[in-house]
Amino acid sequence: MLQRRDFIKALSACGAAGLIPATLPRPALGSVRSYQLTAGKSAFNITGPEQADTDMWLYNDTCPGPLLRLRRGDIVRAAVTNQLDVPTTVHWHGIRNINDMDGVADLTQAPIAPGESFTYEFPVNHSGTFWYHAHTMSWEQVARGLYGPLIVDADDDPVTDHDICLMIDDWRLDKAGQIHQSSLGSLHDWSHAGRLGNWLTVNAQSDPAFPVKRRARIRLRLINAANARVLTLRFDGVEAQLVALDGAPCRTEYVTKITLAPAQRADIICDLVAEKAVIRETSTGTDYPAGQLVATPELGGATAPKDVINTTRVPPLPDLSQARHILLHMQGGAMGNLTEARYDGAVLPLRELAQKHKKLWAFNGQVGDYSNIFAEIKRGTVISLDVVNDTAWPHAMHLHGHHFWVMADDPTAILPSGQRDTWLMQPQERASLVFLADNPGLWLFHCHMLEHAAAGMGAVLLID
Ligand SMILES: [Cu+2]
Repeated sequence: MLQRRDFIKALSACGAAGLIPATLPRPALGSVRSYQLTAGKSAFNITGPEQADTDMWLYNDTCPGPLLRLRRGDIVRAAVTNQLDVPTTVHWHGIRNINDMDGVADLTQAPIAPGESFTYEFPVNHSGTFWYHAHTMSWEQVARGLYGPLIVDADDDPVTDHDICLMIDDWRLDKAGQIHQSSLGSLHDWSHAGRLGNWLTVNAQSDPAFPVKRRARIRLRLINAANARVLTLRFDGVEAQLVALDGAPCRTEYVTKITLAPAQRADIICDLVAEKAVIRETSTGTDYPAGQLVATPELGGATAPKDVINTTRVPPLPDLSQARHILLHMQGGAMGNLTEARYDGAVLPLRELAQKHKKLWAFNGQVGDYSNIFAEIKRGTVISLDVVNDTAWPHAMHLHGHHFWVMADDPTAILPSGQRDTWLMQPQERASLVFLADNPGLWLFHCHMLEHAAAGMGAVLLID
């Protein structure tokens, strides 16, 4: 038995914030996987062992929320109980879900009232890295900690020595290390870049160290859980092959860094080529330590073969000759060109929209709201959402219920080789998001800078 004192010694020998089991447990084969998730108020330490706990809203009192790990073909049965004072729902981000189970309050379900429960039940038919998060006032509920990872394994996953999920967030904390309250809902954030934080965590820790076998092959699953921060992660000490984006396979390529917009994921197969690998977050021009993979001889030797990964599961682009094009002109925000927009049946000047209704963004002159169907689509149609970001801000555009291919007019644009569920669009960028509308229901297309979504940057697509 390891004594507590020895354990503390082992921790400090590690030299960083904590020691985490490097290999996630894999479930045995099965079909229905039952989970209990309770959304509630909780205190949790995200600022380090010398600091006080932070008051948060969490699933099952843990940050991130519990890992839900399944096999492709399983059925999730998640009973969600709301112990908050406000309504909530859970969205299963990236899952090509049954519409009723998509978790968008007031669109696909009634919100779960305080004290009430709702059971989500749906199959997972695609393997990869996904996540779940609150989808009721998500700009506040996600900022307070209501999210967790969801991983779907498959028999044809590459063999690795370790499988590590890194859920990255930038919290906005006050001087006492508490969630910065007075800026929640700030009109400035909603009209600019969204709520950017000042405290970076990976799995709720600062620069966690993961012990791994020497020369190990590690699958890293990176999830950006921030409200609005676009992360750039650089990897030193590993040879890294990117194998999936947003839970969908992509053509394998060697990478040394990766950019992840809010809600995006990347799966990377890393071969350790030094005593330790260092991951840094570099988006602001300053390097922040984000995590380390530390070769630990006691764990024994690595056994996973160091093959070049051949991705064979990238689905081909659908036939575009019959595609229906839907133009989506994004306007609004600070330093933008939106002067007026339709909201709640009336055309209102931007000043009134902002001051009276806290609405700042529009698609095709319409402020997003769930009572307004942006497009009705016949099931089975190939859709090209031709999106123009005519604003001064980047936006992370997320489509519910489907993955899409990304195409652009710009021949120099670097486009993903596989499908995505969230695409970062730079100011003045145009992109066509192409998908087969094969999943019936009311699906949201919105910015995942959560403050932008709250301020009108969303549209409902009806597929039937
Ligand atoms: Cu946005």
